[in-house]
Amino acid sequence: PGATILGYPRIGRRRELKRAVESFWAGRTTLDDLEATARDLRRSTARHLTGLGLDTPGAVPGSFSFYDQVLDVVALLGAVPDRFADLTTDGGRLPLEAYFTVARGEGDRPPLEMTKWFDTNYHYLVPEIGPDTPVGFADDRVVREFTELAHPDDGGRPVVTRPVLVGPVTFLLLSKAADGAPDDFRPLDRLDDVVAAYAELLRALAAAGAPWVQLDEPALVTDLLGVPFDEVADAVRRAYTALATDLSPATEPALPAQRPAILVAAPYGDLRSAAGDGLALLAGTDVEAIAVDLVRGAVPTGPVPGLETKTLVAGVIDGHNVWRADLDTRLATLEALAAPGSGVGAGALSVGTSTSLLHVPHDTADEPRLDAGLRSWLAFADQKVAEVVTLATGLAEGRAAVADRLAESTAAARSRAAAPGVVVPQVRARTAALTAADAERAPYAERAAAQRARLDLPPLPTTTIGSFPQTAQIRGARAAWVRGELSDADYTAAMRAEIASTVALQEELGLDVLVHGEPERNDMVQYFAEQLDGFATTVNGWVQSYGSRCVRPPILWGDVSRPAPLTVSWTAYAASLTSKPVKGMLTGPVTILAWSFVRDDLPLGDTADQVALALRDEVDDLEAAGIAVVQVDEPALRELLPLRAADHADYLAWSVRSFRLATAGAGPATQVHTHLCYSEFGQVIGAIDGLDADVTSVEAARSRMEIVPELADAGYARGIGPGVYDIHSPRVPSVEEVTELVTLAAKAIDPALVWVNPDCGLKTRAHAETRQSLANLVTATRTVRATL
Ligand code: THG
Ligand code: ZN
Repeated sequence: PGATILGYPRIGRRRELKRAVESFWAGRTTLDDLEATARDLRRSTARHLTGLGLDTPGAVPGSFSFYDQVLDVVALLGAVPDRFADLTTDGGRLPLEAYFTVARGEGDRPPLEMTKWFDTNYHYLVPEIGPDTPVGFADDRVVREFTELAHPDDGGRPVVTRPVLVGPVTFLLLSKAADGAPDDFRPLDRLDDVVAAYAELLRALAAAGAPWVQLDEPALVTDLLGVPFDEVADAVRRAYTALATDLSPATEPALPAQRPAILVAAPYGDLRSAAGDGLALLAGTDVEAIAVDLVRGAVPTGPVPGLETKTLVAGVIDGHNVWRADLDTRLATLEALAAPGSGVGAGALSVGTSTSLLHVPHDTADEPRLDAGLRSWLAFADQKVAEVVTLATGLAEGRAAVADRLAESTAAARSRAAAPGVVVPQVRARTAALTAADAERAPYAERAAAQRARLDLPPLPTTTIGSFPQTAQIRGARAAWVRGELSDADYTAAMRAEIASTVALQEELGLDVLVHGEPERNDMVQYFAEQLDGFATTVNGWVQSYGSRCVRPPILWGDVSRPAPLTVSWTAYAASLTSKPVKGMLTGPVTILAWSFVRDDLPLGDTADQVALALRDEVDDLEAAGIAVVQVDEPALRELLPLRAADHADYLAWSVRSFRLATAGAGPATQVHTHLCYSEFGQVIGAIDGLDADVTSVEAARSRMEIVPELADAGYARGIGPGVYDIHSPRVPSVEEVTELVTLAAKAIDPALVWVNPDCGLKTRAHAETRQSLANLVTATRTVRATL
């Protein structure tokens, strides 16, 4: 195909799939209703994309999923962990209802673990593969979805799609060894079995008439999966020999096709790195096409053996961000690739996105409230499809054929560069004047003494991470206020009442450092973005985060500054109600960037400094209001870690520095906390120390405090609050189990450093279980205190 995209949002432009799936889970609709809604969504999406110009066979990706594309491969293979084996039917097939059970757990069967998909804000489910995990061609859903669109039964327009799957090597590299597997077992040991199942799927797709299939192998762009490049390369060669070489392709006219033509996609980064040359590796296989990310990755220069016989899908349109492309420069890149001597075969260049469009909202036309200027600089999924189609036309027919669209794109880029707010001289002057001293606080010993004197806390102080349950009543009040049905004064009164009852609850429970509970915050990033200059927020800009859950990332478009205090009035109100210290709660600069669409015209580190200075002013104002403890959360610190090890030092330097800039204005007697979660911390353990916070709370309950000795070994010697219970489930932890975990932590590090808190914020929990869990936390802490 001349133009294509690597994938398209699947939750639906009005979140139709989310609604359908959640009402099925709630028992309000049947499985047939859900299947029908999903089929309609696939059909309308495929026809919509054809209408946008992806009109050659195989150009429209078949990238639908009911929950997650990695879980889809688990279902394809029937590779479910033992604890779900009884849910599979004939030949290991996982019915849709059971598929959701594997995703969400049930009773005492925990779900598959969830973790971040490369360096995106999407979460996938981690397969558990052991030596005996069943692996076969268990489910032909992919084939049925292809056929249903190629031969629709509604009399409408057929669409010949290109089924998209996570490739076999990436699937296994993202899997973890099943419980009980021998120590030396690695999921990649099952490659031959997995590839055999994919081969059967390819045969079935060929029989159904599919001209193309896409296998995503982003494992090739990262060093972080713990397997050296040589082993990955060996696995890729073995897999694609079996799939591409040993099966005869649809493009071979003399033989009956045993498989579709294969496109291997390598999104999210650079295929070529110091670790090895993934492009040369793929070019050496017999697949028909390779999709490369030319937004993150370098454009190949010079011949790559084997590439001249393949189609190169040049991913020049950013699938991971929302900016309109400068089509003129992108077309120049494509023209250079198409020129003789580039190493790409004549006529074998295709235009694509760098990644799936899963990570961006559907359509800028759904954002009428966005400033018209800003809107003209943006491209959501549908605009990106149009960009790809325009570039393919320009490449095939010459620039004259698309001259007006090139001119529009150039004009938009010019207007963006010159627009007020994009470059604010005062903001630039302030970051330019920063010195190393701005990121330094007084020595820790001096701070610790000043804080001890001011706060007078007991040993093993207890606290929470910040948010308290967001009840339907709170959300209802906010929705009414946003709609203009509740006055500012009534809204403030409702939030203050909630704060007062949260403060009273914490006093009653006997917690030591209180919080105001954050009833006024919709989301820990959006709340700040709505108030800072340089950000815009959307109304319909939903992006799938995991399963049926979505977020609306703010758009960071200009230089960032703080027009007015952000949180001070709420925190100060809470502090006025109690004699105990109240902790002010802020979201850190790295997390604000990680969960927003960031600008592409300024280095991320510079943007981080701007956000950090806005937060630094907020810390100042909190201090001036008498707040003695301030927490700056960085749950996404690990998430933005670059996929290539060579880029880590630079990232950690600017991310740690921006956190320190945000917090280093605090005087020695102000206690700075931070909170980290959502990740294995191993790769950022040095950075945790580098943040120089007085107290760090971390997710730890599920790993039984493992992080505490790791931090102690790394020389960490400031306050540490390992979470003592998992807040992701409604289960109330017993006094005994909390006692045991607190005791474990106090043995692993100087007990004078240990704090006691839950794993994370309590926003998603209900009131009753929160009260009981915190009561048990306080009781357990008192028990351990008595033994110190
Ligand atoms: N905020 C933002 N990004 C995040 C998180 C966050 N990314 C990582 C992690 N936390 C993702 N977790 C969630 C948890 C819940 C929801 C989404 C992502 C969720 N969303 C609601 C839904 O889909 O129904 C909509 C929420 C809304 O109305 O804004 O429940 O905390 N930015
Ligand atoms: Zn957390």
